Amino acid sequence: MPDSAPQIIRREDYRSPDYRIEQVELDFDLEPRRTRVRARLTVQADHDQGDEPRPLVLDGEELELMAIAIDGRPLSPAEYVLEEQRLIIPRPPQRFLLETEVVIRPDTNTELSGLYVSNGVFCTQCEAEGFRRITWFQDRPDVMATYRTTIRADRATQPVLLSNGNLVEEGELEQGRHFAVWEDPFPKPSYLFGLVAGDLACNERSFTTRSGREVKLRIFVEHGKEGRTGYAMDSLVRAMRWDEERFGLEYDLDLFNIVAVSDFNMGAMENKSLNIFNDKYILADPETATDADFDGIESVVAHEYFHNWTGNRITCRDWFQLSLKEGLTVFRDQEFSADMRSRPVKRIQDVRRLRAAQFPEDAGPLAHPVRPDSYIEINNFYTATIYEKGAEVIRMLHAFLGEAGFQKGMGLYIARHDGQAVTCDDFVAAMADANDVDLSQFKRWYSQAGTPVLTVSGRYDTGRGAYELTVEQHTPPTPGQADKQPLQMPLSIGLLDRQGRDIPLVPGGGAGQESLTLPIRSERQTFVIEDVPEPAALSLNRGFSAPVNIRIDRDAEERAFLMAHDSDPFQRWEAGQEFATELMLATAGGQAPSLAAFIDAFGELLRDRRLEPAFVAEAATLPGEDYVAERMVVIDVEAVHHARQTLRREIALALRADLEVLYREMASDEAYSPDAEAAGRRALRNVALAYLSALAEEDARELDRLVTHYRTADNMTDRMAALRLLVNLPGPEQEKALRDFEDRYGSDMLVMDKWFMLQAISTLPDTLERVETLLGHPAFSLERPNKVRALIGAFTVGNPLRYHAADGSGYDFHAKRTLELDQVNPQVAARLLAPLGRWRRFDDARQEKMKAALQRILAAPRLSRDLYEVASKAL
Ligand code: 7MF
Ligand code: ZN
Repeated sequence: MPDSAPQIIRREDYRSPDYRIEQVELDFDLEPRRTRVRARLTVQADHDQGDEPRPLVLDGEELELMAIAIDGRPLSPAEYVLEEQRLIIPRPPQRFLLETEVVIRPDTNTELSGLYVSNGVFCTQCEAEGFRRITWFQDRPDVMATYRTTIRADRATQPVLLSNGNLVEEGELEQGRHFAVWEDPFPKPSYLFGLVAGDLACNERSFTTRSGREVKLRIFVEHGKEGRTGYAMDSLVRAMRWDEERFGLEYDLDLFNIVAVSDFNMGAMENKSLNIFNDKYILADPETATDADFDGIESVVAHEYFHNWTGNRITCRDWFQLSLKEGLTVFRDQEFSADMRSRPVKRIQDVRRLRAAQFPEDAGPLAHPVRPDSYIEINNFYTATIYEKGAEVIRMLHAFLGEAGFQKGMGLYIARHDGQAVTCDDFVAAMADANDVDLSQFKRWYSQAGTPVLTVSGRYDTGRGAYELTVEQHTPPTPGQADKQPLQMPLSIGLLDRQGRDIPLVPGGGAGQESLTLPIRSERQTFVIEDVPEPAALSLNRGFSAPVNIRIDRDAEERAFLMAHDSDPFQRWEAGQEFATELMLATAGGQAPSLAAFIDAFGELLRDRRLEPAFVAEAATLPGEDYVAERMVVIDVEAVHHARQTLRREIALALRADLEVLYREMASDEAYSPDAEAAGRRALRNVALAYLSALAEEDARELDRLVTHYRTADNMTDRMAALRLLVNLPGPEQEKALRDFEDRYGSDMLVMDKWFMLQAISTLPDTLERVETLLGHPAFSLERPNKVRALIGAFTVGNPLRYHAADGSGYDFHAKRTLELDQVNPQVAARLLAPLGRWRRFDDARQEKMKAALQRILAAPRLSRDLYEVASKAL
C-alpha cells in the first residue's frame, strides 16, 4: 500500500472551483539540477460575495517553495498552510495577484511528468496532472487562463526556447544566457501548458488556411534527424486540409510547432500550438521505419492536430469527461485515415484493435464506463475504453445522424461551447438539439460498462417471401454494475442471394437498397423484411456498425459463402476470421475438424485479383492467439498456439502454389514509397512469406527464401517481416540475422526498439532467458518508456505462449520488473500490469501463480498510487 490511504475521486463529488485563475505569468530560469519557476496568478473569487471567504487550495508536488506573496506583500507563515501536496490560503481577498517562487529538479524527474530532461532537451508533459509538478496551481481542467511564459536558459546548450502561442520577445542575458517570451491568447487549462528548450534542428513549411491565414509549421528534432521528418510534415498538412474540408475547422494561430523527444510516457501531447511527440511518431524513412510506423505517424500527427478544436478550444470540465475529447478525436483521426487510405482496411484494423485491447478490458476487473464514476489515479484511465470505445460511441451517433446531421451537431457544439470546459452530456445535447432527436437512451453507452452480446436468429418464410430476424441483447455484469439496461444501437445488415448478390432491402416499401440499418433498442426485437425472393445468407453488423459481440448459429458452408461473396468488405473479412476461429477452437479442443471448405475459400481470396492487396493481406491474416483464447471457457495457451500453427501449416501446404505466385507478383522493383497502394502490396507479399515460412523447418528452400528476403530487403518493412519469422526458427540463421541487424542499427534507438521487441516475442523456449539478458544490454534502460515497452511490454502482451509458461516464470519476471519500474516511472509501470489482471481466464494452477504475483506487488513497500490501483483492482 502507498504511504497514505489512497483517496477515491468520484464524479458525483464534482464542484466548480471557488476561485478562477484568469491570467498566468510564468518565468522559468532553466538549469537541469535547479530550475527556478516564478508564477504570477491573477485570482478571482467565484463564489457568493456574501459567503465566508473560502480557502484557496493549490496543488503541488515536489516543489521547493522559496517565496509567496499576495498583491506584492510577502505572506507570513501564519497566512498559509503548506502540506505535502497542497498549499492552502485560508482567507484570501476577492481578487488578487498571487506570486510564488519554487525550485524544481528536471534532471531527476524519471516519472516524465511535469518538466524533465530527455537527451539534454528540457520538455514538459502536463496531462493530466503534471502542471502541479511545475508550480502551485489549481491543476484541474475547468480552470482556464491565458498564459505569458518567459524562458531563460543557456544559449549554447538551449538555443531553441518554445512555449504555447506567439513569440513576443527574445533577447540576450548575461553569462551566455538568453530568453524568450511567449504569449498564448487562448484561455486554456493547465494540462495544455507546454515548454521546450534545447539544441534542436527544424523542418519548416508554410500552410495557408482556407480563409487565407499563413501558418508557419515547424517540426523540431535532434540534429541530424531533420531528414526523417518529411512524412510527419506531409501528414500535418494533409490533416490541416482535411479538417477544413470535412469539419470546416481551421487553425487559429500563425504558428504550429511540433517537437519530437526520445523519452515520453505515451504517444504524443496536444499542448496548444506546441505539440510534443514521442519521436517514434515523427521520425521515419524507408531504411528505419516500417509501413506500420508511417501509418502510425499519419494518425498520431492528425490526432494531436485535431485536438486543437476537440480538446483545446473546447476542453473537459473534469477528468471523468476525458472521452469527450479523446473518443471524439480518435473518431476524427480514424475518419481522416479512412479518407486518406482504404476505408474498409482501416475499419478492419480499428476493429482488430478494439477487440484486442478494449473488449478484454470491458470483460475484466478494470472494466469501466466510457464516462467513469470514480478513480484513484487518473493516469490509469487513459484506457482503450475511453479512447476506442469512446470513438465507437461517436461513430454510432454518426450512423444515426448521417454525415450532414453529425456535422450540424458539431457546428452547434462548437458554437455553444467554444472557450469552455464541458461534459459528455453537453456534447450529446448539442447533437440531439441540432437534429431534433431524443438521445436519452443512447446516453447509456456513456454510463454502462461491458460489451453487449447480441444473439441473432434469422428465418426465411418461403410462403410469405419474407425474412424474419430476431435480435436479443444482453450486457454481462461488470465490477460495480450487476444489472444492465438495454442499449440503443444501429445494426447494419444485408441479405445475399444464391449468386452472392445483394438482395435490395425495402424498408416500408421505399426504394431498394443494399444494406438496412436496424434500430436496436430493446432486450428482444423482431424485424420482418418483406419482398425477399430467395435469401441464401445473412450479412450481419456490416462495417461493424455496433461495437458488440454477435452470437449466431452458422454452418461452415454459410461462412465460406460469406467469405467468398459478402459485398461488405468488413463482413467478408469477418466471415473468414470467424471461420478460422471456429476451426482453431475445435483443434485446440482436441478435435480434428475438416479444413477443406475453409482452405477452398481462402484460396479463392488469394486468387481474386479484383480485391485490393491490403484487404487480402488482412483477410489472409489469421486471428491472433489472444483473440482465439478469449473464446475458450478456460484459456489453454499451448493448445491455441498449436492450433494456429497447425492451421498456418495446412494453408501453406494446400495453397503453396498460390502463395508463391503472390510472393512473386507482389514484389516491386520501384523505389520504396509509403503510400497505401505500395504498402498493401508489401503487406500481402509478407503475408505470403509468413505462410511459406511455416514450411521452413521441413524444407530448406523456404528457409533460404526467408534469409534472402532479409538480406535483400531495401526497406525496414520487408527486413522486419523476415526477421519476425526468423526469430521463431531455431538455428544459426536467426542468430546471424539478429547480429546483422544490431550491427546495422545499433546506434539508432528507434530501430533498436524493434530489435528488442522481436526477440521478446520469439516463440522459442529460451525467450525469457534472452529477455533477462537483454535487460543488461547497453541500449536498454528502465528510464526510457520506449525501451520498457519494446522489451518487457512486448514479452508480457505479445508473447502469450512464453509469458504464460506453466512454471510461472513469466509472471515472476513480470512482477519483479514492474516493481523495479514503479520506483522509476509509476505511470508506465501501472500500464504494463494489465496482463496479470486476466488471471480469471486461466486454469487453477496459473490462476494461483498470477494472483501470487499480484499479491507480491501489493505487499511491496513504497508502492505508487498508480500501481496500487491497478494491482488491487486486478485481484
Ligand atoms: C492517437 O490523447 C490516439 C491516442 C494523452 C496521451 C495522446 O493526445 C493524447 C493525449 C495516451 C494514450 C493514447 C494517446 C494519447 C495519450 C493517443 C495518441 C494518438 N491527450 Br495516455
Ligand atoms: Zn488524444
